[in-house]
Amino acid sequence: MKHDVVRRYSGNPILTKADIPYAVETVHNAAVVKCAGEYLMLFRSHLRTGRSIIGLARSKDGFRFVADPAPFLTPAREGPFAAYEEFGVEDPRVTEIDGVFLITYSAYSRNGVRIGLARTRDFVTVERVSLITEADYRNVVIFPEKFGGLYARLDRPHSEIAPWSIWISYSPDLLFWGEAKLIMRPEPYHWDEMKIGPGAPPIRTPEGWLSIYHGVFQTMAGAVYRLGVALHDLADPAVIRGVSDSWILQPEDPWEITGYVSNVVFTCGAVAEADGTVKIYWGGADSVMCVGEADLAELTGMCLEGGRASGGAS
Ligand code: BMA
Repeated sequence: MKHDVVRRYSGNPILTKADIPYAVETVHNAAVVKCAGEYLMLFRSHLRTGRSIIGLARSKDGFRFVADPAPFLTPAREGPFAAYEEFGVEDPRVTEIDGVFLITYSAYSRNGVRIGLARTRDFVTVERVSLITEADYRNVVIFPEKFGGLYARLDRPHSEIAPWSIWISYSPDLLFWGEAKLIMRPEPYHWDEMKIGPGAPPIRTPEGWLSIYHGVFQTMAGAVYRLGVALHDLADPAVIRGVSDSWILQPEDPWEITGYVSNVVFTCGAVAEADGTVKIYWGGADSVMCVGEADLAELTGMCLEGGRASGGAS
């Protein structure tokens, strides 16, 4: 019998447009964090214009979520963010650090896609901090700890020359980022050969920082988005200790195979539990939200045993 690394929840999909009390066409690519014993989900929704907003849903158990009556973050209409959010806000990630929840999201406009940084303490009020990239970047995840006094993040710049790879950079204040370095490339003729991007903010494990990322393979029938895992050194996250050669999740359920964009599983969040399991959340076919559970030790083991020795960056 087949062993599933990620055990899909039997109640998937856990959140769909039918569950949202305002008009949306999709519910997907959500960040999830625990705050005061509650699971908070920031999800992306397409409106009927084709542009996206971000909503909030809450859960006691991490499986059954109830959406708030109104959206959480919609495109800024005035101020310095407005010119960069006119086409929508997408794919949020959340990291808790020093009691503050940092939210990174893709800001789309005629000027390209940049990453916005917002922060909240209570998920009631939210404050935009800064646009922390130029165009064209996506998939910014911030580590939940500092390194040598610096914040660290992974991101995925878009380049016509280099393959779409994962980079790291650092900041003293979350505003100014530097020391950027490419640390992981797509692997030729593997499931993640076309492009890769950070998914959930990295999770601390005894073996290293576990990064759940997405990888894309181009087929004659279009792109397939899958999830994989990489392990970064605990003290120096620019060092990749290993990358699993196999994916951990691919589109298999009907709502992952068919939808707004077919054949997509895409993660923006995962919650590590005290019992050594991790709840991984993913958007199915850019349409619905799903969850599954995995064992952290198995995921780190896949990176270290029989995995690729590095991210192929050196
Ligand atoms: C990526 C992003 C994601 C999306 C994925 C599949 O480029 O736009 O938001 O889930 O494509 O459509």
